[in-house]
Amino acid sequence: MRRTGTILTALILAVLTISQATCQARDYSLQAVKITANAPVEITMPTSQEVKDPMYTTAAGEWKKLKVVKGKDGLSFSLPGDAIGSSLVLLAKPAWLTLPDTEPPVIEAVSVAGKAAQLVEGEVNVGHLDVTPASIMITAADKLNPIHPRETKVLLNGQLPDSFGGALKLQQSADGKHADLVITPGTLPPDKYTLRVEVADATPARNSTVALVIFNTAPLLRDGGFEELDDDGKLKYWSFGSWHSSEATKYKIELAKGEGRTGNALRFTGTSGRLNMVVGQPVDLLPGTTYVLSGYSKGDCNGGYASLIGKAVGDAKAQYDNTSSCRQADDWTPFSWEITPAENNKNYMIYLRSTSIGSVYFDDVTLSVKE
Ligand SMILES: [Ca+2]
Ligand SMILES: [Ca+2]
Repeated sequence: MRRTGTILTALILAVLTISQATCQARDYSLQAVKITANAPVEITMPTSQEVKDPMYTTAAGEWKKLKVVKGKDGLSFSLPGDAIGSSLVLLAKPAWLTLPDTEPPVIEAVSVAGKAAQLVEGEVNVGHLDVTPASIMITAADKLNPIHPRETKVLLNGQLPDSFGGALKLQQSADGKHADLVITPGTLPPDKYTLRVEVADATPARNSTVALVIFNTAPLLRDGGFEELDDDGKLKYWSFGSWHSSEATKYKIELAKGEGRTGNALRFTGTSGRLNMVVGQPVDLLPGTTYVLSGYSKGDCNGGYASLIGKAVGDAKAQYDNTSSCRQADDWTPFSWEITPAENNKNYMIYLRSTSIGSVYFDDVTLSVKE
């Protein structure tokens, strides 16, 4: 190679890097060389270099045929003027590679624990699950090129599945253009999980697509018994508030320690003024599914009830549903309210609340899918 030492070094380094990144399982290896040059450059290689259908990318990213000539010093080529800047050179185009290809693979199907799930804009949230799904299967296809096994990557909450004792298995069709990815998540503590799957084709550009599969194995409602406190002695999962207070508003929202049906309870005490006491937490609900919010209440007024509030998606209306009220009772009395998150809503919140003068207690509150 005649030009300059720096170009020679850059060229060799690039060849090495890409060769090492080739796949062991299937031979979708490429010797693509990235050349960055601001002026016309002629590159000469030993005659032992394999050359077959050589191609290069223009600065605009278009693949074109490259002319390689045999001279007395070896094989050589000059990058044409439209490649000035940055160009990818492929000296030996493998038979399996189809160019140009700017399209990433398409995710054709997703199933979670054997149930089909629909991706919308690259994302599917299957909501609450009682147990970690035994497997998550993703079917991907690329129109023109094989899917690259080594460039197909899976992360669960940002970590490799094997860090949870899980695994990824990839099965490809004979031409490599179809792939089934089977992810076994392993042993996961109850929590909300996002599985990020990136599938790339085996072109030099590694066109890739990303799908997110979200599931939640944490209880639908956290700490409905009001027992889990943080280091400051505050409830871990619930937030307290008062809406639309007036100057005369006087109220108390407290953790009634040892006054629960079991352990602690939640107590609202309304004294005066405009009262709208709320204690809420975010809940991962699926639109259109009916849930049952049940628990126990008591108090010297009828003011206790619950609300389901959902944020609107797009032009949809935000959801704001109130349950009926629990009755005044000296002893713990069960309540059970059905709630249905509306379509085209997200970021649901459940609020236990009171708008009355007097006291209302809640304890042992649970949320479950209606059987
Ligand atoms: Ca493609
Ligand atoms: Ca309790």
